[in-house]
Amino acid sequence: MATYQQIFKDKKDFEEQYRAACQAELGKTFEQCSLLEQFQVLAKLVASKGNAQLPVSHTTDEKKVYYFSLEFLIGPLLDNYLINYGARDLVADAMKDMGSDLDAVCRQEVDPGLGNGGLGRLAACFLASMAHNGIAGYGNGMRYRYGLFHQDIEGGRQVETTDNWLANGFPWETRKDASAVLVRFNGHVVRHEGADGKYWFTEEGGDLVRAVPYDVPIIGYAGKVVNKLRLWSAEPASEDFDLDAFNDGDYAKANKFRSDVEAISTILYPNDAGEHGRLLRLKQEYLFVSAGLQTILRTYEKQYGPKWEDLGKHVCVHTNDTHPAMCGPELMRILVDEKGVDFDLAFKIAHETVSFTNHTVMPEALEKWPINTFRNLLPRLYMFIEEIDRRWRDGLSEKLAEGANWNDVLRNTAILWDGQVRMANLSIIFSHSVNGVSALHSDILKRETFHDFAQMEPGLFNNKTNGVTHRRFLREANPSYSKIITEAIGEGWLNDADELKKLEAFESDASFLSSMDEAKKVNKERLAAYVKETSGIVLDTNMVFDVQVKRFHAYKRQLLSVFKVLDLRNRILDDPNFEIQPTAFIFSGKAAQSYTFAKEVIRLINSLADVVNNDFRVNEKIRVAFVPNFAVSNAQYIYSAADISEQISLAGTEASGTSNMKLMMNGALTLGTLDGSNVEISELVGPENIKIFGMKTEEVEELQRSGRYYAWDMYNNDRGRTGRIVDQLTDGTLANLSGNFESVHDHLMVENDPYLVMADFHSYVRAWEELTAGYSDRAAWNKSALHNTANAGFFSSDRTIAEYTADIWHI
Ligand code: 26V
Repeated sequence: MATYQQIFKDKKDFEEQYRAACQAELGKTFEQCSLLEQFQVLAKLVASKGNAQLPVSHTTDEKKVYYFSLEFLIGPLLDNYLINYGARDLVADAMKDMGSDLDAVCRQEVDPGLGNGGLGRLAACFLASMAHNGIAGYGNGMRYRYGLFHQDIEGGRQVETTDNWLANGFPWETRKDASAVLVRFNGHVVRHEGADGKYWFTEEGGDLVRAVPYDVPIIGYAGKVVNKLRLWSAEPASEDFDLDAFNDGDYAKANKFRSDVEAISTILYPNDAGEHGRLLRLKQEYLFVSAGLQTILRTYEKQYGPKWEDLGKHVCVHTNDTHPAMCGPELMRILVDEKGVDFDLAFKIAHETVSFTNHTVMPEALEKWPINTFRNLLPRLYMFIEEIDRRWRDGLSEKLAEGANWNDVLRNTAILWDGQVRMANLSIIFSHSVNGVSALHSDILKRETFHDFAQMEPGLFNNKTNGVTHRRFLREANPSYSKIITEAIGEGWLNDADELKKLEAFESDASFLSSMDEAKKVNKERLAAYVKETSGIVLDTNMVFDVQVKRFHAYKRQLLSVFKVLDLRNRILDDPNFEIQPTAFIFSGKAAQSYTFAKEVIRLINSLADVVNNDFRVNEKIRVAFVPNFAVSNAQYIYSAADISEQISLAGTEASGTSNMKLMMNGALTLGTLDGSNVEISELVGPENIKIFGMKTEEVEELQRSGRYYAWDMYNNDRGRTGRIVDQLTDGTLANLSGNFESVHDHLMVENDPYLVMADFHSYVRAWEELTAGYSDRAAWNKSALHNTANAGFFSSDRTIAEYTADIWHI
């Protein structure tokens, strides 16, 4: 038994505190509170427990980690925090006695969409694991007024609406006016010279923005350590209200300054749409970087005085992707201009303090800003970047690896190139550690993406395979399975995910294996009810639940799944005796507003659902559902109900993936390519417990290099299956809901199938048939599923954070 930090002595104590809180917060009795109010008061009560522990969680001289990320996809917190405090059962019981229902109260909570997908959720898992591992790790990010859009489906199409997540307030946050800082944009640089000939610069004029922090407590497991996530909001620094304009009746003009400033923290950008070069995005990046660093240095100076040369011994600034790439130069700017540190020392300090994680190898995803835009917005910061770039070029010939070509290396590694500031190179040059997020991805970074940097300084690069918090994605998401796990091996696995390994002893335990069926059934019922409510589609819980849930992206190949389902449909229609394991194909995920192709694939899936589900000739064997508005909360329903986890990106394209980990942890068997961390899953569970298909990274690279892939050959050489499916995209087969799919057809046949869907198609369908054939022997299937869970310990973010702590942050 873990010893939990006890927040309520017993039910009576809880009830007293809760009733008092209802009065204090809302001036109401508990009975007068709506479910939403019950939630708000309870969340505030739990938050206050966390906040009270915050100041005593760490000794003052502990090394601190600041995790800079433009995204933190934290998910609902109440259920999670009650579990972490070991108080969930007590509270649920007490609420029942009081005539309420904790589950219903938890469902009132918003799911803040402050991230796009895997990258943002990873940041949230890392906060949870930093608190669990006991390190002083703090999140630094943006408090967007509107999160990622809400997705509705109309006529099969994705329709986006605003995510007004703050409509009912956010009980977990505390606004800290006293900690607000000023951030300057569009100023000009003034050169000063002293009598001794020494010179220095200041930045003046422009627009001052007030960055106001909102803190959210991050309550670790067992309530032992509480850290915080600090989210910044932009406000005008002065009440620069245009009274003349107001008096003239031009209210928009009168308020313009305020609204221009507030725009900075209004909306989250889609990180995966390739929408670079937007000025507002650059402002967001600088705002949270500058505000975060100003605060860090203020805290540091209070504690250690102006011993700036020791900063890297006490502080780590970790940058999540290139979005916080300005951390290095901004740290230098503050040290040089405001603290009087010399340029070379300032660079050394920045370099010792900053580290960087890359999250994609897609070339379109590499952030770049036009130099002119950058220099106008941040003239003084730009001077530091220009000078570091100049020194980099200067020193290049000395650093050059054997046989490397100076021109090539310069072209690939310079920060400033072709009129642009290249943020990845900026991040690398300012960091003492650069890591990828899976073994394969980190290899590709060294071998391809950042090859020249790696040649010059191999020791700079390392791998940190992603992980996910198993307390949320197994314990909380899957209460029925967690219960039998704990009954079998005790609750130590919550604290140490490696203890899941003990489950291997139950792999031949018939009664355990059959209890897995019951646990899964409960989750399937829960998901089926949710799917019915949100999409109207009826799922048969006796079917295999085959799940692909993630952002929609061409490289992730949801289109390959569509090919498979259409192929099965065609074959069932051709031969009514064609036997397959009855399967429900469940999809969920959002496409960026501007990503037309991805949105068409969503429409395609919904059209396929319409065709398949309404055809009695096939709907006993296959069914298709698209779950709208994929988010942390409904993801938890989906992961726990899945039998099969589809991880089918083109080899070499998915940096890691994390839904693969969440699903295997819940006992789903992976059907996947050797891509991202599927490779590591496969090594850990062994070939009998995963189904791998398709081309390998080297084969993909070879095929692409050769230029010998012809989509039309794929079509012509297999008219009966591949060609038929391609035709069905435009021949009316799928047009009933909202028309044909010409652009998807052209993606394949005109753009020559860039992600090689047709090349992997046969291998994929064969693998699926072989895998599902095993489902009828349920004991064998569950044995394999259990083996996946038993080997999921490695994919706990507790392990990932332990590696960052030891190898990068040196704590
Ligand atoms: C961005 C873009 C933008 C332009 C079009 C192509 C493209 C492709 C991918 C991206 C992703 C940006 C960064 C990101 O979200 N990476 C995700 O990070 C996860 C956590 O490390 C990882 O599991 C996912 O594999 C990775 O895609």
